[in-house]
Amino acid sequence: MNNFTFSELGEKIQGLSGRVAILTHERADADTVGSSVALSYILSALGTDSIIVSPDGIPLRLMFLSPKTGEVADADTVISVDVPSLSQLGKYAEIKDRILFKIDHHHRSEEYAPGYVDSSCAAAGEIIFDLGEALLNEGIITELPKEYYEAVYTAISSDSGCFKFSNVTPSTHIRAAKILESGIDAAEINRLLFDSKTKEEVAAARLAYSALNLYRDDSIAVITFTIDMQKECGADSRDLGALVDIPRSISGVLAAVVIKESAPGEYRVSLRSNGDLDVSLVAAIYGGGGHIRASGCSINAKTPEDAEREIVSSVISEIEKQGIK
Ligand SMILES: [Mn+2]
Repeated sequence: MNNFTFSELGEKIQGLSGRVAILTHERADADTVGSSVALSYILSALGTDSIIVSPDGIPLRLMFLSPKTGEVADADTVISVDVPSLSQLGKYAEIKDRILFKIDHHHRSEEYAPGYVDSSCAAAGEIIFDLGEALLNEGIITELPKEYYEAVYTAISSDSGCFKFSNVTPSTHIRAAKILESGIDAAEINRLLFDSKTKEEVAAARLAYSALNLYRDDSIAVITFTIDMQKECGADSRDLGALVDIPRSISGVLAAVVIKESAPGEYRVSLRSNGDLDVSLVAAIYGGGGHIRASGCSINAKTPEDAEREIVSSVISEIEKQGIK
C-alpha cells in the first residue's frame, strides 16, 4: 500500500465528499482527538461535513475541544488520524476496507490503508497544521476559526509533552509559534492538559507510588495497577494514563513501565524510554507498537506478578540486545 506525498494529501483532502468519518485510535489521547477536531475545521472550511469517531469514546478531559462525534454508519467516507495499526482501531478494525486513507506520524505505521506518514513530526497535529497552512497559503480556504487553532495546539503540545520530549524539533516550535499568533490561550490549554487532575487520578497516583518496583540496578521502574487498586481509588482506566510519568521521572531509569490489569488475566502495558532504548521493540514482541520512547502492548498472564515478571524480563533482554549501557 502506497504512501503519498504531502501535496497528494492536500488533493485527497480537497477531493473528499459527502460526510467524512475521522477515526481516532482507541484510548484516545489529545493528539488523535485534537488533530481530528482540527481536521474537521479544515474540512468544514472546504465545505465538507465530518464527524469524529472514537472506538471507545472520547475522554471527558478532552471534551473542551467540543468534538462533533457520530457513527461510522452515518458517514460516506472514512479516514483515520494518528492511528498506527488496526489493533489501535478497536472495534473498527473490521471496517478497514472502508478506510480511504490515513494520516499518521508513528515511525512503525502498519499498512492497513494507504496514507501520508511523516514520522519526523512530534504529533499528527503538526501534519494537520501544515495542511491548514498550505490551503490558506494557496488561497483555497480563506480562514480557520479560533477553535481550529486551539485543537491543533492541543494535539502538538500533548504529544510533545508540552514541548519537552525528544521528538520536538525546531519545526515543532515554529508551528507552535504560528499557532500562538492566532491569539489562542495556550496557557489555559496547557493547564487543562498537564496541570489539572481529578481526585481519582490523585488517589490512583498515591496507590501507584506504593506499588513501584525497581529492577536491574534501579534502571527499570515498574508499576502494576490491578483491578482491585482501580476499585479502591474509584478511577477508571481513563484516569490512569498519566501514571507512567511516575516511574519515568525517577533519575537513572532507562525504562519505565505501567502494567494495568484491564480484565482478569489481561493487561495493558505502557512503556517509556528515557534514553536510547527503543521500547517499541519490546511492545512489538507482544504485537504492540508506537514510538521509540513511548509504546504500548497488551499481554495475558495468570497473575499481576506474572505479568510484571514477563515484561521485566523482556525489557532486560531488549536492553542487552540493543547494547544499552
Ligand atoms: Mn500522536
